[in-house]
This record gives sequence, structure tokens and C-alpha cells, in this order.
Amino acid sequence: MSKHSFPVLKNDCLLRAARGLRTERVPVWIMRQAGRYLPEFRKVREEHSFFEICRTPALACEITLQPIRRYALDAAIIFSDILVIPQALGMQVEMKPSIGPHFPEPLSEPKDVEKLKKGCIDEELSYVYEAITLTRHELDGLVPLIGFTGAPWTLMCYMIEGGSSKTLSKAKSWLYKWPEESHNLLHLLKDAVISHLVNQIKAGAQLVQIFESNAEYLTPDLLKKFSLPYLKEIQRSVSSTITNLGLEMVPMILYAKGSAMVLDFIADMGYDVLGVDWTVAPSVARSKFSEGICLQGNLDPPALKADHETIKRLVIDMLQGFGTQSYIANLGHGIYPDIPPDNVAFFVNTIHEESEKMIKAL
Ligand code: 1CP
Repeated sequence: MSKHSFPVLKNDCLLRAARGLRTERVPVWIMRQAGRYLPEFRKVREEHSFFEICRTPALACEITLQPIRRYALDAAIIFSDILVIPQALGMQVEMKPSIGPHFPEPLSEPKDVEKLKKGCIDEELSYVYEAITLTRHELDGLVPLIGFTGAPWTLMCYMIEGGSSKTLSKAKSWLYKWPEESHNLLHLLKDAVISHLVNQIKAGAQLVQIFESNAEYLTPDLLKKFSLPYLKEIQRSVSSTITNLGLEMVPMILYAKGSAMVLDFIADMGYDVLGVDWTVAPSVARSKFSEGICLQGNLDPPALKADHETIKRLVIDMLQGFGTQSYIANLGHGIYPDIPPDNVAFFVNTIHEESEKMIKAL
């Protein structure tokens, strides 16, 4: 429960699954469910820049609701971006059409870290919290609202590379050349991430997801040094801060891309839900964890371009592999802009129908 008073939640299926409680069907949402594959999103983007939408609570709320109006999804995710944190720290970030994020002045050496602002998250990102509170009211309890953030290592990559990169050569070389300075930067980012998550929960987020999308680029040794300790501290610090404020702690989802490597390492970090990408078979992922841990994933996004018969077969395989309890259906990563919107409807409805049949037959 947050500090605000909100309409009663009518569909708590996804929250129950996240907490390991029984559900009568498998809940489903889609990473990047509000985005370029939706014509109604592209229409708003013709009139407004990406960050203008993020910074205008009414627009962010409208875009958050677009996929909820179209599909029987079991959660909404607030429209924002992981790169609002580097912006709040004083970096300039532009969103270039069909290229993606661009930082005109990325961090090129450790002394650049000194220029970053500290302790400014509450004020700089107040528009995210306003958008969350507004969206909770507009949702009217239809489904829960997810808040999110990038993890420190993933944010560090964008701040050094200056955008998306195929190798992360610059960011990774910091870890080898300047390990101590890299820790200083990760520490600063970790504090920003903790504040951002706490504020989102206070504003009304009913679950939060951390995206460590660049985990897969690390060696196991680098992962243990530069990613996992921060993820662990974020979980501990957010839950103790929320509990100390007298608020109810919400489930935390950790999505670390590169499941074939990272899944074993993130098992006991305190997260309620672990995201799985397509590099691990559902039954293999399930066999690694006790019943208590909820898993989320993992349809390969381009599979949504297949015919309905194929999508249905893949859905059934996924439900059989993960099982129908302590499981949240999703893709293995964000949806692509060229996915046909009708196939998303088919995916969502098939998850519901097939899982309901399986649970009834048990
Ligand atoms: O031009 C456009 O209209 C921008 C496309 C777009 C959208 C719709 C970007 C640019 N970001 C977003 C929204 C967004 N980003 C959400 C919204 C909520 C939802 O899920 O519906 C979320 C959760 C994110 C998270 C995000 N942004 C991540 C982590 C998830 C992931 O895909 O690994 C990352 C790495 C980013 C950076 C980013 N933002 C946008 C781009 C093109 C990128 C680079 C990575 C990429 O190409 O996906």
C-alpha cells in the first residue's frame, strides 16, 4: 500500500503469482508493451518527442493505458525509460528516430564522473512519480501498475558508450582499466536507482522491475564483481526503506539478460520474480528453482510473427515447461516494433485459455 489512496485492485492475478500464491490462470504482460508496434503509439509520437512524452504525466499515462485498452493484459507498466536516471544526473540524452538513444557527451574517463549530480533524483524525476500516481487513478484498479529502472551496470554502459553498442567495448574496458573508479560510478548509480524505486513505490507502483539488460556481455567474474553486489544491495535497501516507512513492500522482479549464464547466480538475491530470456528452456529454468520463486518469460519476441497455430504450440510448450503456478508469462525481452498487433492479442488470450484449461485439469 502506498501513501496515496487508490481504487481497489480488481485483477490481482499477477500480484498473486509474483508472491508465489495460487492463481486460476497464468497472468501475462509484455516487456515494452507500450511502444512502436502500436499504431496509436506512433500517432502520439508524430506530435511529441520521446522525452516530452516521458516528462508529461498525462501523455505518459495515456501511452501506458494504450495496450491495456487493446489487450487482456494482467499488468500495466509505466511509460518511461531507463535513461531518465542519467538525465537526472545531469547528462544530456536524445532519442534519435530509428537509431535510439544518443548521448552527445558520454563519460570518457573517470574524472567525468565528478561532473554528475548527486541527491537529485526526488526532484529531477518527480514527473515519473506524478505519472505513476495519475495512472493508478486512471487504471481504476483494472490491473496492477509496474514501475521500473535500469540496473547500475546497464546504465553505466549507456553513459560510457553514448548509446546502444554491439560490443560494449568502451564500458567493459573501464572495468579492466579502472576497476575502482568503475565501482565509484556504480555506487553512485546504485544510490540513484534505490531512490528512484522507493519513490515509484511511494507514488503507487505495485511491483517494480529492474532491467540488467547488459548482464549478458559480462564474464562470470565481472558479473560477480560489477553487477550482482549492486543488484543485491538494491533489493535489500529498497525493501528495508519501504518497510521502515510503514508501507507494504511490493514484489521486485529482476530481469537480467543472458539467462544461460546469470540464472544460477541470481537465485538467492531476494528478488520475488526472476525474468528469463530465450537462452534457457522453460523446464530447465523451472528445475533450477524451488516452488517459492516466481519465474517470468520467455517467448522469443520474433516468434510473435509466426502463424497462430505455431504461437499456440509455443505457448503450450512454455506453460508445460514453467508450470502454471509461480509463473508470469512474458517475452524473453522487449517486443519488436514490427510485431503484428493482432498476434499480441492471440498470444495473451492463448496464455489465459490454455493455462486455465491446464489448471482445471489438475
Ligand atoms: O522512438 C521511440 O518511440 C522510442 C522507442 C522506445 C520506447 C517505446 C524507447 C527508446 N524506450 C521506450 C519505452 C521503454 N523503455 C519502456 C516503456 C514501458 C513498456 O515496457 O511499455 C521500458 C520498460 C524501457 C526500458 C529500456 N529502455 C531498456 C531496458 C529494456 C530492454 O529492452 O532491455 C533499455 C535498454 C532502454 C534504452 C532504450 N530506450 C529506447 C531505445 C531504442 C533504447 C535502446 C535499447 C533498445 O533498442 O531497445
